[in-house]
Amino acid sequence: MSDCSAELAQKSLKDFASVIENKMLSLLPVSEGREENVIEAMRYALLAGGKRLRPFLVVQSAALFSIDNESALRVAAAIECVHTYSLIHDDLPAMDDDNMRRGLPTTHKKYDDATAILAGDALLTLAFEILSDEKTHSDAEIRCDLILALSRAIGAKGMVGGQMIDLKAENQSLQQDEIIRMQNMKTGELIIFSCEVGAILAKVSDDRRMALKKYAENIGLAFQIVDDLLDIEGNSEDIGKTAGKDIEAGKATLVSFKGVEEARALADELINNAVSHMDVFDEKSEVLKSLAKFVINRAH
Ligand code: GRG
Repeated sequence: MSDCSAELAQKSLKDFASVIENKMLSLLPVSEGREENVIEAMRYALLAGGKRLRPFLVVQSAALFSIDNESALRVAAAIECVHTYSLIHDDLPAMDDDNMRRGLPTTHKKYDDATAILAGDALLTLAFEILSDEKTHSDAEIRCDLILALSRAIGAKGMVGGQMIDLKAENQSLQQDEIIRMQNMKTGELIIFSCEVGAILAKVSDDRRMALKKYAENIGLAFQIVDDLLDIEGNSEDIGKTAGKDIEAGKATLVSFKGVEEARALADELINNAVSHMDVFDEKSEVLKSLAKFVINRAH
C-alpha cells in the first residue's frame, strides 16, 4: 500500500471531524444554571480539536457490518467523551502536569483544577448515559455488551491501571514486556474497544470480531510508538503539546528501550500485521487499512 492511501485516510478523518463534533454537541447537557461552568469546560475540551481517531474507528468498524449510522455515531461520541476525560485528567498537575493540549491551554489552565476534574468526571458519566440510552440500540443485550466491554477497557485493568503503572514508572526500569503491557492498558484497550464496536453492534463473536481486535492491538501499539517518537523528534507546535516531556521525566518507552530505528521498524511491522488482519473483510476494510498507514505517518 502506498503513502497515498494514508493521505486518503487523513482526508476522510478530516471530513469526519465536523460530523462527530456536531453529534457530541447535540449530546451535551444544556449549559445553564449555576452548574454551567462544568458544561462549558466539557464543551471546551471536546471541541478543542484532536484527530478523532477513536470515533472514526468506531464508525468504520460499524460500516463493515452495515450498522445504522445513528447507533455508530452515538457510540463514537461516547468513546470520544471517554478519551477527552482521560486527556483532561492526564494534563492535571497531579498527573502529567501539562499546560498545552491540541495547541490550546489545557482545561485546568483555561478554567481551574476543580472544574477540570469535574468536567472529566461528567464526560465519563455522559459516555455511559449515551451507551445505556435506547436511542443507541433498541436491543438491551447489545447495550449491556457495549457497557461491559467499555468498562473493562478503561478501568483498573485497562486505561486507569495503565496510567497508574505509567505514573509509577518514572525513573524505574521497566522490562520490554512490562512497557508493552502498560501501553496496551493505557492506550491500546480503548482503541481495541473502538474497533470491536462494529462486531458488538452486529452481535457477532466469531473470527471477524477477533480480526478487529488483532487489527486494533497492532495499530494501538504502533500508535503509541509513533507518539513516543514524536515526543523525541516532533516540536511542540506540530504535536500541540509540550515535546520532550517523556525523556525529561525519564519515562521508559519502547523507543527508550529499543532505540529510534528499531522502534520505527517495529511500528512498521505492527502496521503490516494490522493490515493483514483486515483481509477477512475484503474491499470493505479499505479505509481501515488506509487508517493503519495514517497511524504510522502522522505528524501529530
Ligand atoms: C487519566 C485515567 C487517565 C488516563 C490517561 C490517554 C491517557 C491515559 C493519557 C494520555 C497521555 C498520552 C500522551 C498517551 C499516549 C497516547 C495517546 C492516548 C495520545 C493522545 O491521543 P490522540 O493522539 O489525541 O488520539 P487527539 O488529541 O488527537 O485526540
